[in-house]
Amino acid sequence: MFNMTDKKKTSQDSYKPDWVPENAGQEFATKVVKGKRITGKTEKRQGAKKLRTLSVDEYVSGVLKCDRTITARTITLIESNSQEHFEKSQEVLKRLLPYSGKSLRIGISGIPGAGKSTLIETLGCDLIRKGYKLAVLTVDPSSSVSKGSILGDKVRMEKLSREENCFIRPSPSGGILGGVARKTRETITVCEAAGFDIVLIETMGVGQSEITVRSMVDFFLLVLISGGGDELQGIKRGVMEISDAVAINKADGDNLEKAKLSQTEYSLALKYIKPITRDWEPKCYLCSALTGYGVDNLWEEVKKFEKITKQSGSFEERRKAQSLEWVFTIIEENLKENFYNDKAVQKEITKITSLIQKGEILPTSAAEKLLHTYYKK
Ligand SMILES: Nc1nc2c(ncn2[C@@H]2O[C@H](COP(=O)(O)OP(=O)(O)OP(=O)(O)O)[C@@H](O)[C@H]2O)c(=O)[nH]1
Ligand SMILES: [Mg+2]
Repeated sequence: MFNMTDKKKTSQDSYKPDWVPENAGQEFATKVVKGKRITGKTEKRQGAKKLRTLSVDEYVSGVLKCDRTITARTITLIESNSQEHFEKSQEVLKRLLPYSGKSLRIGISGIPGAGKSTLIETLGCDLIRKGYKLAVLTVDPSSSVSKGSILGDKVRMEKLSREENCFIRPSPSGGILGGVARKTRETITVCEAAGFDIVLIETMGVGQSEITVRSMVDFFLLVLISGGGDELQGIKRGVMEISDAVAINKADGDNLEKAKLSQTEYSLALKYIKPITRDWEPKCYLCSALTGYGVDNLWEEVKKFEKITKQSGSFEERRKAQSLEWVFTIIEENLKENFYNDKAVQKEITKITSLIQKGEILPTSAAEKLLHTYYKK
């Protein structure tokens, strides 16, 4: 089934799959292991070693050395919903925190299919050529809806995924211990400690995920296409208000003229929106992720943003505000979790639900009753 070349052969019984580039080193850990004929008796699988549990020290030193396997395993540890993993991951993060914070964090958002992943591929390859180390995270709040996208992203970011200085990681789905937001923030910390100097975060949803990503990045880019339809205006306006730049993508071929018209429209719309970042006026740019047109210019603007806001202090100001916001988010999540996991509260919720449905209690009184149940313990 696979084209096995001598180069890709790693041992008698296993070899690298054919999608691994010829000149690849150890960064591709996947191996194809020869099948075994089942003879009836249960046989011990060979070549399928269980991953050894790592100590906190091993996680920390692995990430600091930018060992890709350990960095990936650290993120998996963060994503885990088990209490034991949670405690270990917090220990690892505490040790990594002093090494984090040095990257430029960029959020890339926009309507589905606007070309975010393709833009990340084009821009990302340019950045790697310029000598940057790049981490790409994708945040998908409704992963059940777009399971296919993650698979698609691997294809869309094909060149980028082969770059040694690039690390691509799809986001986890939410869980009991804090959900996507906590995990993405902590993943940023790990990537920074591993030495990635640019972190790009692609968000695919509309609405809440943008607000969440905005609260963890320095620069927020909104990717749109010309003539997206009036029904999207509401969403776009809300997201435009939190953006530092708008890029009209797919400005190529027959679409170029339409894209120019959209640029004029959005430039005008941006003038009526209060800028989200002090000392920076958001503008609308044209680009084509496919041909590369305008991509370099977009990057120049991001650099300009970094320079201006660092000089004026608004960069650091936002980082500090974000840290504080993070503290309160953790508290809110914690309180919420404790409340809903409380056995007495759960019992009371069942009673209250039926009373509400019958219209026998006011929502305010219901809430008060539930809170009372929680606090009287
Ligand atoms: N003509 C043209 N097509 C593009 C451009 N950028 C992306 N596309 C195409 O648009 C389609 C969607 O691109 P993606 O990069 O997957 O878009 P996305 O915004 O990441 O999509 P989701 O993650 O699913 O929301 C693909 O078929 C791309 O080839 C561009 O600049 N010009
Ligand atoms: Mg995408």
